[in-house]
Amino acid sequence: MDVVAPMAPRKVAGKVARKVVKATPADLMEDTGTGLDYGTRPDRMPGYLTPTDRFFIRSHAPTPHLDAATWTLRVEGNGVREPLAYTYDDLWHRFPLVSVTRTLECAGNRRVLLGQQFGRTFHGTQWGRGAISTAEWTGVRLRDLLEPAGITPGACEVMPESLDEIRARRPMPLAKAYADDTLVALAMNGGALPPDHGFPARLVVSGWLGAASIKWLGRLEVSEDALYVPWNTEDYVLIGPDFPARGPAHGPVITALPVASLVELPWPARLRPEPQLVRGRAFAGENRVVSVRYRIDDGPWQDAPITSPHLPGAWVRWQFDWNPAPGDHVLRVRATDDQGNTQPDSSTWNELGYLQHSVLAHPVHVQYG
Ligand SMILES: Nc1nc2c(c(=O)[nH]1)N[C@H]1C(S)=C(S)[C@@H](COP(=O)(O)O)O[C@H]1N2
Ligand SMILES: [Mo]
Repeated sequence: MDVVAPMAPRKVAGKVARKVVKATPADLMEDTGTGLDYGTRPDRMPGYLTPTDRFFIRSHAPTPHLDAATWTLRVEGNGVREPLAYTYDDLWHRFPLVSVTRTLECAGNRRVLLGQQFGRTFHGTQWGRGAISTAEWTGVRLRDLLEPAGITPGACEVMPESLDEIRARRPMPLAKAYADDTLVALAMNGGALPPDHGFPARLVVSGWLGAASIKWLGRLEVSEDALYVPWNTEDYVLIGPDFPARGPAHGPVITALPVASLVELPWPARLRPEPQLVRGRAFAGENRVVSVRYRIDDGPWQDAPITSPHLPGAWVRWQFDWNPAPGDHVLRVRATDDQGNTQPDSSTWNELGYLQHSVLAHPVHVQYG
């Protein structure tokens, strides 16, 4: 498939059946054409949090309809002494509820832009810039659900498994499962989790690629052995000449996401030649974003002040004033995190088109009227 006008929402209505529940109006969400995957439009992000109605959706199979009254979450595997199962009611009432604000981003976000860098199309969902959103998640710490099962001294991995058609699985080390901000979420932005986002319960694995945050959770396997499943051997791994295979994995397994930034304007953008505020976001996975700089055309790099809290695992907002002259301009933004990582000038080629996070040349056309 050739990408001609990659950042414009693609008009595919009538071709592919929608397999999600919530409305995905074209003025709020980018339709990637799969019937399953809808991005948040970067120019339609009102506040710090992404409203639930426009939070991006990335699903490999249709949204399942699960009944909370009969649903259970099992904890089992050779890394527990006593396998057990929780009901929906248990999760709400037997454990401390915690709320965290965290960003989810798909490892394939900006895949179309990676394709532009290399003059090709990478297979996979044709994401522009919309596969990233932030919500306040409320639920139970994963470790609080694991401990009652009696974790063995040799346990090393925890693998959530879903109840949708694809039985999605993605293991993580025990230490990440035990982190304060690894949650089994029951609510999102103060409302019950909507069907498309994992009702009755989903994982939220802070700072990691979205695929770790398994939706429609049904089972947690605790293991004394390294676990290999499609999502850590052939998908969501970096494959290519720069990335040697590692045992059963075709390349390094993607975990925490790299620093990247986003301008809250359409691509290409059209502005009027008048003083205005340009806004955006930056996200650095498990790290904190500490600075954002921008450059117009060949001008100097300048500071774009951060205007929101700096939380690890959640994006920041930044802004700058601009009084653009009529004509065509290129806007570049470069974010840096607290570990000294900064957005590179180009991203690394990998077969599946993941982790585009380099500085983008955002086209801006300025004219009267
Ligand atoms: N069961 C299940 N969980 C899943 C997925 C899926 O297809 N099935 N997609 C994953 C991927 S690739 C991403 S990026 C996030 C997206 O979460 P969202 O749809 O709530 O934005 O969910 C993850 N969890
Ligand atoms: Mo994803």
